[in-house]
Amino acid sequence: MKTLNIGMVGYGFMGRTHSNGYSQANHFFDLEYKPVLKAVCARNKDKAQAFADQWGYESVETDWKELLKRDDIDAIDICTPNNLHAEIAIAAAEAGKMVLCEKPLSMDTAEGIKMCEAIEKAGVKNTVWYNYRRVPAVTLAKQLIDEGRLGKIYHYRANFLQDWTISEDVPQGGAATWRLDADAAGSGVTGDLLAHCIDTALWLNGEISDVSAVTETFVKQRTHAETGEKKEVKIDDACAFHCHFKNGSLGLFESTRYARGHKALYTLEINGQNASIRWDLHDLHRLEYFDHGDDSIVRGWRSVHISDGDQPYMGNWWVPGLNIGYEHTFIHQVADFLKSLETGEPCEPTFRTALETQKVCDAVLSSAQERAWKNV
Ligand code: 4PW
Repeated sequence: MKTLNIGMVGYGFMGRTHSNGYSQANHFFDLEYKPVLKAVCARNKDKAQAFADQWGYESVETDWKELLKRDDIDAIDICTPNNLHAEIAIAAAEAGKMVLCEKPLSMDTAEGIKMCEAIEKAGVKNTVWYNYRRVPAVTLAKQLIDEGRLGKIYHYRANFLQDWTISEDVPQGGAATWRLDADAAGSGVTGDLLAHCIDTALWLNGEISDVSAVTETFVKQRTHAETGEKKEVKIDDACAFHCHFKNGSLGLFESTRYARGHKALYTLEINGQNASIRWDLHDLHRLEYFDHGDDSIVRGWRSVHISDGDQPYMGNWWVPGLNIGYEHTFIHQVADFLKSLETGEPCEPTFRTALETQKVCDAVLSSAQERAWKNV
């Protein structure tokens, strides 16, 4: 079996999801390549070592530049805050390493373009971890749309709602709360949550031509976790936008971290001329499907339980009727990445594909700032 030696930078929540993906993929998928957890890199050596021990990484580095110098590393996995993605990805590409980058690709489009150029110049394999594409129900939605079952699409609706930043005591900056610090995250819910909705939307429904957005920052000042200083909050706490897709359909998107009661409610609905689709992350193995072509006396919303071997990815898991969950989306992405090494095909979304999401995010943020429609 061929090996793919992984060097991971960062070890937070995403470091765990990715490491689990690397550890599990070959147990369930038939693949020529097998990932080897060679090294994890983080500034705090003790914490990095504890992570390495827990997940089975062979070694530890405290400077990602050292990781890039190592001949025994084939691929760099970037699990850092967003402000480090570009520097690490560009240097990794220049060092001839494959790059797997956590979402969003970059702080903004300008940075994303430089990343794409570096990756393409080096000709290295790359992917961005927009994991919700690989929820089997969402992948099935893509299949149904591509088969033409929905017909002409009229509406695309998506929400991503959370409630974890309502308290004014939540700090900004630091290991656990960098997502509230614009210097580390670039933006708030737009880059963190709506980016997922946009990636899925572009995949399922094609390009977005223009957007009109509103954003709000509800808590204006927060203490910085590292310096203890009270600082202005520069991220968007909530964002809503509507848009036109190039296929003529209308889009409506909303995200917030102030929706009390919602922890990670990602929902989407697509209405076509012939059929509609609905999906909800809290019930991720179900795809709601309404087909106007059904016999009228039994026509209605079907709740399709995605667990059968005929449905995307499910042939690799258990037996029909048994569910899989959130962590499997990362296992699927690892499996697809390893497969792409065999076939030579890209592993979507590539950097270039993920740049399109970045462009929509930038248009959304500037539309909200200028209170004007913006072309993407
Ligand atoms: O990427 C997102 C994270 O930043 C995730 O999909 C969910 O929201 C879980 O945590 C945050």
